[in-house]
Amino acid sequence: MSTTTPPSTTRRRILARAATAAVVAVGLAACGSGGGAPAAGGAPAGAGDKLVMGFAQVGAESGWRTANTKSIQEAAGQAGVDLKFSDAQQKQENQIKAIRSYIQQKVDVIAFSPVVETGWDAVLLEAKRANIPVILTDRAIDSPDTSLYKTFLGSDFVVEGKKAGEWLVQHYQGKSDPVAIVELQGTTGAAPAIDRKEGFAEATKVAPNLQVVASQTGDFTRSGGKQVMEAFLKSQPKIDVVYAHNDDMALGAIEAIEAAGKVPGKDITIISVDAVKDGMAALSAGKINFIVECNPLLGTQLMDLAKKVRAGEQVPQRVLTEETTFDQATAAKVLSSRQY
Ligand code: GYE
Repeated sequence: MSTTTPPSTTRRRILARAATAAVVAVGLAACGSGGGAPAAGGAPAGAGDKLVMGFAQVGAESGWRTANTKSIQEAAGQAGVDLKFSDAQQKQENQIKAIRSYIQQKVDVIAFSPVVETGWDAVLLEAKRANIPVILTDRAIDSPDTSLYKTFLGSDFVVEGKKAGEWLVQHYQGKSDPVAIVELQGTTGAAPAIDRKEGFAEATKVAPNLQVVASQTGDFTRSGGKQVMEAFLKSQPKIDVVYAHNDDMALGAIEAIEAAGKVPGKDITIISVDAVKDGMAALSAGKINFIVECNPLLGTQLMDLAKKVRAGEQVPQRVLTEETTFDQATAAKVLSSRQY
């Protein structure tokens, strides 16, 4: 059957297109709180009948993840949701175990952020057979069976990669000298790593002098970014640009660059994704050159969706978050008001 399955990115694009009509883009300011009155036929989600949600988190690998976890825990408290939370330490087997235990506990809704894209069908089928709705949050899965989950709430990572690439094309406009880029990839097999790579490659192919000379995973962690960058600095004769799939790896790379006696943001141009506070501080200090925002504050929207799903209401198949980009000047202006 896998031979008839289209490649993951193609399939997800088809899915994204099919879902366009149902897409709801929600900005930060637009997040309502609580809400979710039960529809006719649904279980009443009021006092004495708290919605129980099992949430299988990826881990605590980055500033983004910490902000995401906090948002989910706080929103659950505000929405009166009984949250069962587990941290999988970036291991798929741990997430699968957590989901199985939520099924056994007969929670009302299971939500999770899949660490990698593939390998979920069996456990999600178990949830489906137990009549427990599943919500994907932050990261997508790669499965042709879209009946395994009710909705997917999160960012468009291909667009994020494109924004990073477009900025770089602009940055080197009018110059034809070779530009050597090293890429720090996120967790191997994770949707944001696959898609951010793809979007960046697509946007930069208009400028053939922009060349990715080395690309390796730093697992979305600061230490991973540092280690991989140390190796790149030793193995590569010339590095002009670092493209990091998240701020934490960029911050690790900055440490490696400084230790090698080079000036981050000047000798080497740095681009990353997330816009967490530490990343924004490095951007406004001139050590990073450009950051594409990825919004981790998904908690309120997740609780709203969970209440609707439990009440049997229709929800859009895809809920997108709205995001922006920051250069050094704009980062300096918003830094003090950054929430995460
Ligand atoms: O960019 C990274 C985190 O899935 C969007 O995971 C998330 C990514 C985020 O570890 O920092």
